[in-house]
Formats: sequence, structure tokens, C-alpha cells
Amino acid sequence: SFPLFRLTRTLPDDATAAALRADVLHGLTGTPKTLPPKWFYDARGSELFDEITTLPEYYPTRAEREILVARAAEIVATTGARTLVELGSGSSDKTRHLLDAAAERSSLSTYVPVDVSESALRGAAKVLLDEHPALDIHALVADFTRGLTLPETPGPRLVAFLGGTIGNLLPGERAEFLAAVRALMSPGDFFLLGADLVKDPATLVAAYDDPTGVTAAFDKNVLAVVNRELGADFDLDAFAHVAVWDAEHEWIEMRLRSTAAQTVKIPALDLAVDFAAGEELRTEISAKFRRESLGDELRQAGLEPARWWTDEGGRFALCLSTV
Ligand code: AVJ
Repeated sequence: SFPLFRLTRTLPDDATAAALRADVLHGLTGTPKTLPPKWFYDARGSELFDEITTLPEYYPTRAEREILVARAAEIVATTGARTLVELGSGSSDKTRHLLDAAAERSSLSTYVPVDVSESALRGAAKVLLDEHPALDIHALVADFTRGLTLPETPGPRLVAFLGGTIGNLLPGERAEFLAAVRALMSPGDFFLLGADLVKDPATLVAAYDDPTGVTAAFDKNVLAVVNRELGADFDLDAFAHVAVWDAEHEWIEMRLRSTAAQTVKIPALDLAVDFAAGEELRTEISAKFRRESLGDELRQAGLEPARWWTDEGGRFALCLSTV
């Protein structure tokens, strides 16, 4: 069959602008002030994140890749999946290992990458079709956290959510997300989840506050996004990047600390935001997991953890669940 590339846009064009306005208004008028991490990823933020994945201190990408390379064939064989759905697919670089492994077994005929970035989807599809000319790709421009309807494709499906991005969700959001994933699945389908694991705080903090300042630039970039999109006047030099380990919740918090008392104006929202000296704006949580409690969360969502693989160092895990 000729390679089929379809792209379906389920995000209305102005969805992003409206969502950013709502998130900034809600987040910067709350206590403590927060911004959702999804806004990191404009072109500059995506570049900085790609650079982060190459930093010696930032182990998650390498650790997950080690597991995927070692286990992709086993994962594809165990699931017999004929459709791979990837939530938050980005450049699909992680998925390539699964698609390469599946190609040998030719069980996988359809790939459904889901991302908010149409350009990332089109770029990834071009590369993948070169390597897998017979693969049917049905790309979805969608925000998977806001409900998702998948196209009809051959079952069983393997739904993958990799990279540890599950850690960006607060516990309540995680429960909702996992329930939404369960709702996408039918008996015989599988869910593959990448999760960073609890470890010594020094290693964790270093991964989110590298000495070369790439993560600091990534963190501050969200202020540049708000400046550009909403006409705000954040002074990026008047905020300092902070990464802390919250031992109670077992998550890393990235924050931007106001180095002085200052007022930031956001004309598009007709808003002026006061920061006290030392006040911290939380820009991301990155939760770290334990096998037992993550298993409980999956089961509460109606998913049944079946397989668990880690890298040699036990730093990161892939968990395969059935329904
Ligand atoms: C892409 C969300 C998995 O939480 O580790 C990297 C983003 N933040 N460095 C993570 C991130 C700071 C990353 N995720």
C-alpha cells in the first residue's frame, strides 16, 4: 500500500492563544503563583529542551533510551500491537526504537502520533516515512490532556506516553489523565508509560539545575513566551532559576524567584502582577515514582500493570499495562 499520511487538526486555531491567556490569568493571580509547563515549548523552548537531553546531569532521556533499545522487540512481541499511538510524540525520536523493532515483526501497520505541535508532527512523519515506507501515519494535532478521540485503526493498540512527562501532572491531574487513557483503550490494548524514579535528591536537583545554566534558560523562556504572546514586560534578568526536591510529594519543583520587589504588566490581560522580593513562581513539577505506588495509581485508573523494566542503573522505568 502506498504510505498513508493523514493529519487531523482537532485544536481550533485560536485554542492556543485562548488557553495561554486563561492559564496566565489563573496562574499569576493564584497563591503561590504558577505557570503550566506546557508553555515552555515554543521553538526556543523546544531547542533548549533538546539541549537539556544531552547534558551529563540530565539522565532521564539516556536512561529511557537504554530501556527502549533493550526491550523494544520484547514490548512489540508481547503486545502484538498493530497500531502504535504516542501521546506527546514530539520528534518521535523515542518511538523510532519501537517502530524499528516492529518493522522486523511487521505486526505494526499504523502509527498515530498525537501532539499540539503540527510542525513537530509533520517533521517526524517525513523522517519516519523514509525509514518505514509501508507505515500508515495518522497524525493528530491535539492536546491529549483535554480529551481525545482516536481514529479507527487496526487493533490491538499500544498507547505510549514516554519521556517521564507524566511527572508534570499533579496527582489529581494524573488520575484524570490515566482514566482518559483507559477510556481510549479496548480489551487487548496496552499502555506503555515512561516514569522517572525516586533517587537521591542531589542527583535529582542536578538534573534540573545544571551548572551550565541550560535549564535556567529553559525555565526563564516561559517568561519570554508570555512577553511575546501577551505583551508582558517580564525582565528575565530579574528572576533567578531555582530547582528544589519536595521530599513530601516526591517531586522536583522548578521555580523562578523574583530577585526584587517588582510589578509586571500584562496588557493583553489588562493585568499588573506584583512580585515581592524573593517571591517564587512555580513553573513545573517533575514527579518521581516508585514501582508500588505507581502500580496503585494505574490500577485505580482501571489499568493493570503487567511488565516493569528499568535501565541498568535503576534510574528510570518503562511500565507496560493491560486493560
Ligand atoms: C519533558 C517533562 C519529561 O520533567 O524532566 C527537563 C522537562 N524540565 N528539564 C522533565 C524538563 C526540566 C522534562 N519532561
